[in-house]
This record gives sequence, structure tokens and C-alpha cells, in this order.
Amino acid sequence: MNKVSVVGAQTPMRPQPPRHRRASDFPPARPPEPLQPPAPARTAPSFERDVMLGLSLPHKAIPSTWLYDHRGSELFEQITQLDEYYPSRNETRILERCAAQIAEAAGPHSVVIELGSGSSRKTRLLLAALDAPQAYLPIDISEQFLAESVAGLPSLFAGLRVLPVVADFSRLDSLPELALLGGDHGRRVVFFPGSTIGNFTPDEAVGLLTRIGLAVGPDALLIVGADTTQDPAVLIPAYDDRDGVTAAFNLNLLERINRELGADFSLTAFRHEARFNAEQQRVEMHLVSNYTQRVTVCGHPFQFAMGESIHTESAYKHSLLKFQHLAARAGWSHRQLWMDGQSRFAVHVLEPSRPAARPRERNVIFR
Ligand code: AVI
Repeated sequence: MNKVSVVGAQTPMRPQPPRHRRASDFPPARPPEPLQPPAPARTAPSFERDVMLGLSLPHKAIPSTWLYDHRGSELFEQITQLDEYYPSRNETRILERCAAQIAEAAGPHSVVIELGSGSSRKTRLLLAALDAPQAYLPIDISEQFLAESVAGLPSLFAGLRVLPVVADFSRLDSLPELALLGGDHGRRVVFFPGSTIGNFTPDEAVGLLTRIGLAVGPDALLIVGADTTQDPAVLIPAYDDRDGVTAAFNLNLLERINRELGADFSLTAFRHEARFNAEQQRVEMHLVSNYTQRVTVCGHPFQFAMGESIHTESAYKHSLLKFQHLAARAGWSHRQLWMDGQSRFAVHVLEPSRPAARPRERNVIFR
């Protein structure tokens, strides 16, 4: 049964937004068949490949994961402190009010698994509310971020086992680290705050939540923070703030390409733009060419028309119903949800769907 509650400073979560094509998307290896083309190589994500491919598309686009180099991560932290960027603030307020009820659902001795790391304030809020949590497993691709985000935890939470997992959670399909804990522990609680789910396309989000469900097993609890806002008057300033921090965050990608791939982007020849795509219900970030120009990347020329853009990020804004539908496709049912007083942000608490509890499908007979 769904329960909706309305409640009414923040710290960021370091996101690992999706890559559009992953090695794990390819079918598992099979014995070679002589007349078939070779199986695609299982390659690690590559900045050069994604940039060269993305700039060759008819609608130029680069996966948002590459926005987060060291400087990009710093700028994102600054974004989360901005007046205009309500998601982190609203989510923290919700968690302050609902953590005790989440703790009740989790029960004692839970194991907290966080997708991404760095949202230390929100993590601490949750850990402090839980009844004797047994272990905390933050999963992040950056060893350095993991180390920083867990640094103070053992002194704050005596008896908590902290097991950082260096991995890209968007590709995760098993979590062998859980076996290290033995069988004597409470519920597994997956914590996925920050609306990072919105940086995945709906199909990618279903894939991710499905894989997480398989990795954590049948008695888990999943807590997801998701932005529900649809009003462009709120969204556009949140993604195009008056101090230009989000613009600097977006343009930093061009600096990164210049530095790491020997390109010659002029940072004044492109401008940041945030657009609300009402049909897709998402905010898009673009880098728009101020005039016709040619840019060289890795020795390869790319032509830009005036006004042509590189699409650098999508942030999907899921209504409550849409999110519930998406979660159901991934095998999760709603247990509870909370929203802030402005109805801009939702914290969803989900449990694995139990086949026995599902209503039976009606047969359809065409006459
Ligand atoms: C990380 N992610 C949830 C942020 C968002 O709101 O989509 C990234 C961001 N991009 C610009 N501002 C914030």
C-alpha cells in the first residue's frame, strides 16, 4: 500500500551518470562460430571514443559521465549549494523528517548499500536513524572519493563495518562483497539519493534497478530520491543559475577535452544552455556554438554551424506515477513515499515485488 507523506543544507552525491553503451550490454561470450562476425570487444569506457563518436553524430552528444573530472566534481558540489538548485536541499529536508520511518521499515542490523558516494550528510542522516546498522557499502568508481566519503564514519558509528566497493554501479550485476558479511545481518537497504536516477534514460533506469535487485536479493529495501518537478520556471534557473556555476560546470567539459585529447575548443565560442524538453519530461544541458567554426580533436576536424549544440546531459523528471511504473518494470513495488512541501522532490521507498501479491492478468479475447 502506498503511503504519501508531505514534509517541508545539503551535501552532494557524487553521481555516476550512465554511459550509453556498456560492455555489459553485450551478450555473454559463446563458443566461436566460424562464419559469424567476431563478438564485440569488452572494452572499458573511453573518453576519447565517446567524444569522437559523440561529435560525429548528426545531433552531437557526449555522455554526461565525462562532466565529472576533479574540477567538474568540485563545480557540481558548488551547484548543490546554490539557491536555485532545490533538489539536494529538498531531499535533505525530506530525509531529516522521514529517516525514522525508513529505519522502522529497515529493522535492526541492516546493511546499507549506497550507489555512489559523497552524499555524506544524507548518508549520516540515514545511518544515525537506523537501529544498529551492521555495515555500510558505498559503491563508487573513484577510489579517492570513496576514501574521502567514508573517512569519518567509523568514529561516528561504533560497530559499523565500512566496506567501500570500487565499481561503476551503473554496470553492477552482482555484489560478492555481501558474502563477506556472513548470514547474520538484517535487511539490505539500497540508498540511491540525489536524483541521479534522472540522469539515466527510463529504459536505462529500469535496467539499473533490475540489476540492483538481482545483486541485493529478495528481502531488500530500495530508497531512491527523484526529482518530480515539471515547471520550467523552476527547472531552468536550477540548471542555469545566475552565478554561472552550472555554465562553468558544462563548459569544463570542453576544457577537459582540450587538456586530455589535445583539442582546440575556444571556451568563449560556446555557451551553456539549459532546455526543458516537455515531451521527454527532461532538462537538457547543451553547449551551443556561438558561430560557424571548426574544432580539431585528436587531429580530426569537426564542423559546427552557428547555434548547433553538443547535448551533454539529460535530467529526467519523473512524476510519481511514472516513477512507480518504471520501478514496477524493474521488479520493485512501492512501500512508502515522501515529498517536500513544494511537491518538487520525492523520496521513494521500494521493496521487491512479490509475484504472489501481484493481481492476476485478465485474459483479453478479441472477437
Ligand atoms: C547529478 N545529477 C543528479 C544532477 C542533476 O540534477 O541532474 C547533475 C546536474 N547537472 C546540472 N546541475 C546538476
